[in-house]
Amino acid sequence: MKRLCPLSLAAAAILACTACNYHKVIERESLGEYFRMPQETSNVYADKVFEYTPAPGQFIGEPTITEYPIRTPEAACAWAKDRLDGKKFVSLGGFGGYIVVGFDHSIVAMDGYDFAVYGNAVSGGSEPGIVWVMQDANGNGQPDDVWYELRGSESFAQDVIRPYSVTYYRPDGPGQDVRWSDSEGAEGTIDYLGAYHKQDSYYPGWITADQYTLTGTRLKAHNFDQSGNGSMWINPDYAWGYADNFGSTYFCIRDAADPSGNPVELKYIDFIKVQTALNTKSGWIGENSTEVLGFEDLSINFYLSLP
Ligand SMILES: [Ca+2]
Ligand SMILES: [Ca+2]
Ligand SMILES: [Ca+2]
Repeated sequence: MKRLCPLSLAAAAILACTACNYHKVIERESLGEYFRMPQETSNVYADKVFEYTPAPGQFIGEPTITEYPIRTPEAACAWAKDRLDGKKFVSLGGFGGYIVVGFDHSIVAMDGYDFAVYGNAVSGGSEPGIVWVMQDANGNGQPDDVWYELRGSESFAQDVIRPYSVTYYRPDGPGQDVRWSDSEGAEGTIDYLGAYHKQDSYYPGWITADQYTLTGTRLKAHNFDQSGNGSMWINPDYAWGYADNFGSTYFCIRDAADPSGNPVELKYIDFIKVQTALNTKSGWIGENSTEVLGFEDLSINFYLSLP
């Protein structure tokens, strides 16, 4: 579904003024000392993976996509970076699993879609991930500042749980489900799907603790078995605003919101995080897990074309 960013209509109405609003030199001066100016030579794709901490899932440690055992967080980031460079999917596992990426320049908030997060969704096969953005406010090059959630179609619906946490427990041996408990008092499992994914464990091999907790925003799941006999699971598409959700690949920095849903004006961002938003599973298809295949700055060409 195509959609204008929140301020796009207003901006179009004052088109004569946008040229001055978006004057490159003035922008730079007003953006502060830590703004990293996009250049003709800038890489439009994310060039750094700061963190890759998936929840357990069928693609975690899968030997067909993970050619070598990953034993440290640094190796996990390097592996994820290689995958993204090759436009291959990186799975975030079940609820709360996430990846944090950065660019070699700041992404400027413009009058339209500012960046893309590529996924592998098909219609009826959506696995929404919440998209978060961060500005490097302290200028140290690290994503240690404030994350803002990008609003999506469900973000501030009554049935959203924010914050929501899931704790995952390392299985006792190979070939077992991964147990979880959540902040609402529920329990369940990420199922072992031995017919399809035969690695010993779906628990990330580089997490040394026997349990770990992931916290984020949980959307209500709407998956169902259309066949009634377990053969045809549907993971419905959400209207807009999520990664790995059919029809919503493009994002606006102006959708950034605080935890109460109030808009937050960020003139540019430096880091993007995507985090699996559902805690559910669909029979033999398994856990609902967001995949990402790449992150691209879409505003840079408009920015560079400014006078
Ligand atoms: Ca920082
Ligand atoms: Ca998935
Ligand atoms: Ca997917």
